[in-house]
Amino acid sequence: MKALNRSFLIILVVSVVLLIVINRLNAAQGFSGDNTLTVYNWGDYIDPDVIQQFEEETGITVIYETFDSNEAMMTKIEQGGTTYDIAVPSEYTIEKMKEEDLLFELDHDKIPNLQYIDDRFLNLPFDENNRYSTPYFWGTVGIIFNPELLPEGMEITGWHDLWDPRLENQILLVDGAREIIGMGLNTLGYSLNDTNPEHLYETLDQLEKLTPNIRAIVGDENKMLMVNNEAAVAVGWSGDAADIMWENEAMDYVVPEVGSNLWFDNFVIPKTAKNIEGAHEFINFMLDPEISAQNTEYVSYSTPNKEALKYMPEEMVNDERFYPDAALTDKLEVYENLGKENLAFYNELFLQFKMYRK
Ligand code: N2P
Repeated sequence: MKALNRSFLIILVVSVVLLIVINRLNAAQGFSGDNTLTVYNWGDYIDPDVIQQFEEETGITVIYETFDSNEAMMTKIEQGGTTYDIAVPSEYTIEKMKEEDLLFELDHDKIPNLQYIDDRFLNLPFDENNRYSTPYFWGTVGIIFNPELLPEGMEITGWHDLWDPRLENQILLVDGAREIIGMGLNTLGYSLNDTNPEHLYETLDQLEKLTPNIRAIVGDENKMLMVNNEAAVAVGWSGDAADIMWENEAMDYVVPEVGSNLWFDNFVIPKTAKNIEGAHEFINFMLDPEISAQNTEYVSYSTPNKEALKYMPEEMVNDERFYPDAALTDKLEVYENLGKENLAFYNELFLQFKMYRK
């Protein structure tokens, strides 16, 4: 009996030691849920140095993956089989993710740096009291253009200008269904949240008329193409415009006052998360004013962190094209969650438009 007890004890001790060793090894290689953090973000949307600083400060290894549209991101999370601890959806997608029970509630006690976010970006209708999300960047959709490449005497002030035949083969469009269908709707004087099929078919007709002017429908490469003078005009997001202008001061950006999109991108913790503690640490780290300032300078989008603005170059913060006042933002619309069927219809129309080009 005693001998049996002893062997049992030996087996127990050996197993415990083995478990500890395996755990340590896994942690060192980044396999343990506790020691890694999988972040799923838009492309070109974080300063790699900031990730490194987070890793050094916390000992957590970041696994980083990117997406190029809300729809692509949400589909991947819905399908399962992923272990994203952090994702960065825009407002209408947060509403959808909430509806589908894809998000964990945030523990605000673990995100004290939330205090640095400007009140006007908190408690927005898509997520009351920021139960599931905290602001990351915000911006607009508009027209980026290179005045030096525009035909003599041509000015760009609104969406209609894009249909000018003198812009043949000169326009890049961002590859986003909401952005481009929204632009078409706004051009015709409709809301970018319109779901009336007649208006949407009319929009498709209008967009098809733009075809001769379209050089390409692109993702993050629109910045490189504009900087390399491959096109005179691009429809895209404000931060890409800022980045392009950083490379070439002659470039300009206009948000058509007749209507455009105002958007907010936010951190969430999807239900796929394995490291909820680390996800809170990451969000809090990213909201630190100095980190946020550093990251904003790199990414060029507009930060909602009012304390961070103090650490940033004045010419950046005072540029009304990227920090527009309420007079402009009041005229813009935020995308609404249109529901599955309407979104599918938007996607289908956008696909038809892209196929018509070929
Ligand atoms: C950055 C993408 C910005 C996303 N490449 C706009 N919601």
